Amino acid sequence: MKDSAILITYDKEDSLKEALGLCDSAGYEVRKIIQHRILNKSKYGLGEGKVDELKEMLGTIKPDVIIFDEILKPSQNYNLASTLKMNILDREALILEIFERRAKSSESTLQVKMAQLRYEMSRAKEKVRLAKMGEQPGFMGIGKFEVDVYFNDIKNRMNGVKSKLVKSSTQRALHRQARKRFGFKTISLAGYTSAGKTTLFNILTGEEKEESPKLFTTLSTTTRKIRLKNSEVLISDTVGFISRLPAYMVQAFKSTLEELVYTDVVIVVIDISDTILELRKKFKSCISTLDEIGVNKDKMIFVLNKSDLISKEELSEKSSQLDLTNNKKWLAISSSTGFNIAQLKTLIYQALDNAPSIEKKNETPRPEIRINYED
Ligand SMILES: Nc1nc2c(ncn2[C@@H]2O[C@H](COP(=O)(O)OP(=O)(O)OP(=O)(O)O)[C@@H](O)[C@H]2O)c(=O)[nH]1
Ligand SMILES: [Mg+2]
Repeated sequence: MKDSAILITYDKEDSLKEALGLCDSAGYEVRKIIQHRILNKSKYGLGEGKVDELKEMLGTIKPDVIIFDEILKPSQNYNLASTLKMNILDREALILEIFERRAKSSESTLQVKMAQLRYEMSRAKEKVRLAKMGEQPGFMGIGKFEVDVYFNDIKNRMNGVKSKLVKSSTQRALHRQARKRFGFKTISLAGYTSAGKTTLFNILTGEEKEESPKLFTTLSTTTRKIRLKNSEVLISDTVGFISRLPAYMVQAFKSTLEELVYTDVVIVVIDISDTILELRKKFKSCISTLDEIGVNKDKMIFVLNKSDLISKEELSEKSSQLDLTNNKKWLAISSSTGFNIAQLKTLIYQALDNAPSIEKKNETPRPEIRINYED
């Protein structure tokens, strides 16, 4: 049976939709939704009156957890949890739970572990701070020596995970060198979670990787070889982005996302069936994440996916809203119906064309390599 939850989110339609998507992906059944304009009040995130209302509600609804769709400071989380006597999952913890459920490859498992340890460390520091102030008698009933042991334990576990991640990052660099040596050009798919990256990847490669309306379906990078006109290129599917994610979580997936820096063309997949509000928010979040990782704007191609779901008029209205109209490198497509996929291939080919090492059919055949990043 699913665990039940009370969801607290912003009073905006797009925030609600995303928050419900996150709850569903994490496996929670939402019994009650509470929406507020402000979720960052200093003591509890919520105002004190709202906390009292919530307390009363708990008696009848009896949820297993309270999901708070904003990043709470450790002190806010602690205050809320202790006054409500309930487990509080903030946006960070909720996304971590989804990541934990979804991580399949050894690298993504390590990346999630790293993010969890960072989260635990920030909470631990807060507990110790409170214990020192005498607000929380004893730190889990233990003294200074044990606190040090506890911190060191987290640190040691972090170091262990870190060194394994360094290994997989080195492995990636070696793979990249190999691709270069063999003259392969590379393309990567990037974009907000659920934009349709994997569906596009599947249609371009003939693969059957899992695609789903749930958020964060893909956590690890898969790379496949495809033929574009006379050339063979490598294409990678990547983890999706989301707004309001703390930097350390992006950091945890850095080695996976780093692929985007070295790739020749980045296809930014946009779900054009979203409302203007969602589109703007998600687009902004994608661009700033790509910027943060250090991806060069010149190598981005924008695809407006799911265009089968909207009318032509809506499409032109939305693309002008996104300010893409002066940018030649964008195209409306549908990964479900195959609309404009041939044109997309041409667009990608053109973007790759200037590149010197692209493999042409009439050249001496090169040995085949197949790189699988799954594990
Ligand atoms: N109607 C329509 N649905 C689409 C299209 N492309 C993808 N979808 C649907 O959108 C949902 C999300 O697709 P995915 O390919 O899993 O999205 P993703 O970007 O890989 O998502 P994450 O891996 O979670 O980041 C799925 O239910 C797809 O069937 C499209 O062109 N049209
Ligand atoms: Mg995917």
